Amino acid sequence: MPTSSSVKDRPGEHELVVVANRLPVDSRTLPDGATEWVTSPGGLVTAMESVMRNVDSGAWVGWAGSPGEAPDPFEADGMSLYPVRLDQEDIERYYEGYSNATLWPLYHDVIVDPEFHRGWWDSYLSANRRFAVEAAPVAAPGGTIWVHDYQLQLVPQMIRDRRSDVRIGFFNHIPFPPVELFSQLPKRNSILRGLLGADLLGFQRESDSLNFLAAVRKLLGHHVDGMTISVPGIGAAPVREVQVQTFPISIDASAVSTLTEDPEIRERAAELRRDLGDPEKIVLGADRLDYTKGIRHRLKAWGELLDDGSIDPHDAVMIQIATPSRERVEAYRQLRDEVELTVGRINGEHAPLGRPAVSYQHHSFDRREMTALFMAADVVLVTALRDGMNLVAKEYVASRPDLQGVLVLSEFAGAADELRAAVLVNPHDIDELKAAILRSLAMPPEEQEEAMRSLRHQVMEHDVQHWAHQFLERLTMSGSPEDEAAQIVRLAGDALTDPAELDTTLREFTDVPRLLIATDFDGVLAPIVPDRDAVQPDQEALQALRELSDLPGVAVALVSGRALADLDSHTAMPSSVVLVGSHGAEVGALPPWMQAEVLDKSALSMTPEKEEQLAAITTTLRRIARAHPGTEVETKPTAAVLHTRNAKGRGGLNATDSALEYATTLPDVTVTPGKEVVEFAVVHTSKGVAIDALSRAGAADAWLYLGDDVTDESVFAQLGEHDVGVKVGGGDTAAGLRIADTAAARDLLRRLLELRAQQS
Ligand code: GDG
Repeated sequence: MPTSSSVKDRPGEHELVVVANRLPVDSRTLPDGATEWVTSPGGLVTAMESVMRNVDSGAWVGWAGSPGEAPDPFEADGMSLYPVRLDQEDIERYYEGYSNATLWPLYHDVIVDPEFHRGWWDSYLSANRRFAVEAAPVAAPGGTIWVHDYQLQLVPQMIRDRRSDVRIGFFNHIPFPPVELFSQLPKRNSILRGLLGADLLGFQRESDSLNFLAAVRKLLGHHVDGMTISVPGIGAAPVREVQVQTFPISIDASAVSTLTEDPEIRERAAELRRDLGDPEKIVLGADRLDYTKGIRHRLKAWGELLDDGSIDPHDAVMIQIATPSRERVEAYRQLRDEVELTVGRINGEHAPLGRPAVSYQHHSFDRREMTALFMAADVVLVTALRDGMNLVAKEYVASRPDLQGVLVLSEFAGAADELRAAVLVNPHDIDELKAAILRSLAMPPEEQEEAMRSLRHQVMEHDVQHWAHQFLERLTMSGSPEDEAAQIVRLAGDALTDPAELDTTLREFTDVPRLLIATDFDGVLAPIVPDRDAVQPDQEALQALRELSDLPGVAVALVSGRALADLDSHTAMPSSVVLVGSHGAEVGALPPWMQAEVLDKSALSMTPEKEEQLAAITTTLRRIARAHPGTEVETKPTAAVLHTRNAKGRGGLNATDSALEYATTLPDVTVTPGKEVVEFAVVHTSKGVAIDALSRAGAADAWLYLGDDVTDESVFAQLGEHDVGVKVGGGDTAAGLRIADTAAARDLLRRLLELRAQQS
C-alpha cells in the first residue's frame, strides 16, 4: 500500500471509522532511522483494505505493529490512519496473552489449552480503552464506527459511553464458541457487555450467531427474540435493541481474478512448476503458521500416502507455505518445531535427489507470487480444524478462471457453508483426508471444471464489497421501526409479471452453472379438480420436466402435499427426477450425483432414532414443566412444545431459559422460541426445508420454484438473491414473479428447457 505522511482530514469528520487491532500497514524502522510501511499480515487486513479503498472519508484506527510511541496520524490510499500506542507490556499481556493465548484457543474449540492469567485481563481492558479513546472522537456526528475482532470486544461499549450519537457495528472474524466453552472464560460477562455496546453484531457462520445469542441469554439473562437482544438500560435508560446477524466474509474476487491475466504472473506460475522439476501434480497449502489451520494433519496424511506408496514423489510435490505468525506465543513455537520436524522426516525419507517431497516455505510472499502459486496448484488443501471463514479457499477459486484445480476444504472452516462444490473433509479423520487427496489428484478435468464453475459462481458473486455493503446497510437500518417491513418484498396486487421481465429472469437463471428446478403438483402441473384421484396433469409440462432432468447441471424435483406413492402414480417420472411427498416429510430416491448424505443430515423424515430422541426431549421438557407450575408440554408427531403462557411471575422466563439451555445440547433439533412457547422439532416438515436440503444435496447455485398454495410460501420465504419464485394464480405471496395458470406454467417449463438446452 503506497503511503504518504500527512493527514488532510481532521478528527471528527469521518463518516466511517474502522477500528481493528492492526492498521493495514505496519511501520518498520530502516537502518538510517527512516520509517518504511508494509502491508500487515492476516485475513482481516486482506478483506478490509479493499473495502476501505472504495470509501470516501474513511478512517482506520489500529496498532502500527511496533512497540512504543505511536506515529502521528497519516494518510494512505485516500484513507486516514490513526495509530494506537501499544507498549511492550501491552503486546505481551493484551495481545500475545489475553488475545492470542486465552481468547484465540478458547474461541477455536480449545485445540490447545487456553491460558488464564489475571494480569492479562487488566491489560486487555486498558488496551481496549486506548483504542476506544482514540476512535471515539474521529467519527463525524452521526457517523459509523465499525469495530473488528476478538482483540477489541470491550470497545463497542467503551465507544458508546463516549459517543451516543454514532452507530456502532462489531464483526467477529473468528468463530464464537458454544456457551459451554465460552463459560470457561474469566470475565466472560464483561466481554458480553462490551460487545452489546454495538447496534449490530456480525458473525461468520449461523452457528457463531446462535452461540452468541445462547451465551447472552444464559449468562446475562437478557431477553432474546429471534436475532434481536433486548439490553436493559441502566437506571432510567430505556431498553436498547441489539441485532445479531450472519455475514460470511469474502475477498476482493475480481482483483484476484484480474491478477491471473498478468503475463508475468502466468509465466511465474509456469516457472514454479519447472523449478519443482515439472511434477505432474502440485498440491498447495498456504496458511499463517497457526495450530488452527490443521497443517500437522495435512502433513500426516501426505506422509502416509508417500509411506504406503499411494503417491510417487516423482509425480507429485506438496508446497506448504507457513507464514510466520505470533512467534513469541509458546504454542506457536511448539507448532513450528513439530511442523519442521515432520517436513524434515518426510523429505529425508521420500524426496528424490535434487527436489523436495514437501517444499516448505516459512516466510511470506507478495500477493502476485501467491496468485502464481494458486495458478500452479492442481490441488489446494484447506484442512483447518476450526476457522472463522478461511480466505485462502476463496482466493484459490478466484485464481482459477481456467476452471481447473480442486479445492479440498475442511467442514470446520466457515467457507464450507458456501463452497459446497469443494471436496469437503473432516481433517481429524486422516484416512478420509488421504482418500480426499487421492480423489482430487485423480479427478478428471471435466469434473474439476464442473465443480470449479460452481465454486467461482459463489465467490465472484459474493465478494468482500458485497459483504461490507450488506453489513453497513443492516447497521444503518438497525433500530429503525421500518426494519421488518423493509425486508418483506411483496408483489403489488395480483398483477401478472410482464412477459419480457419473466423471460429475462429465466435467461439469467439458466445461465447459472448448477440449477434446481422444482415445482408443486396440484394447481401448477395439473388443474385443481374436486376428485383428487381424477387429476389430469399437463403431459407436456411433465415431459419438459423429464427432459430438463437429463440436462447437465440440472436437478429437478416435484414437491407435493400428496403422499409420495400417490404423487409417483400420477406423474410417472424417471429416476432422474426427485419426488417429495407429504409437504416435505417423504423424499424419494436421489439421482446418484446428488449428495444423499446432505439429506440424511437434513432431518427430513422420522426414523426410529428420531422417535427415541423425541421421547427423550418430551421427558426432559416435562421435568422442566413440573419445576415451573403453570407451564405445560404439548406433544406432536414430530415435535414437543413447552407452553409458558400460564406460568406465574418469572416462572415462564425461567422455564424458557432452562429449555433453551437444554436446546444447546441438541444440535440437530430445530428449536423455535415463539411467544411464550418453545418448540423442539426432530423433523422439520415443510416444502421450504425440502427445497433447501435438495438444493444443497445438488450443490445448486440457484433454484426456481413454482407454487400456487399457501404451503408453497415456506419455499418462497427463503428465496436467495439468485433464486426465482413463481406464484401460479392469485393470492398473497413472497414470490417475485406471478403467472396465470397451469398453461402458463407449462410454457414456462418449456422455455426453461429451451434456454438450458441451448447451452449444452
Ligand atoms: C482471520 C480468521 C477469516 C497468508 N500468507 C500470505 C498471505 N496470506 C494471506 C492469505 C489470506 C490471509 O493472509 C489469511 O486469511 P485467512 O482467512 O486464511 O486466515 P486468518 O489470517 O486466520 O484470518 C479467518 C479472516 O480472519 C477474515 O475474516 O477468514 O477465519 O481466522 O488472504 O492469502 N498473503 C501474502 N503473503 C503470504 O505469505 N501476500
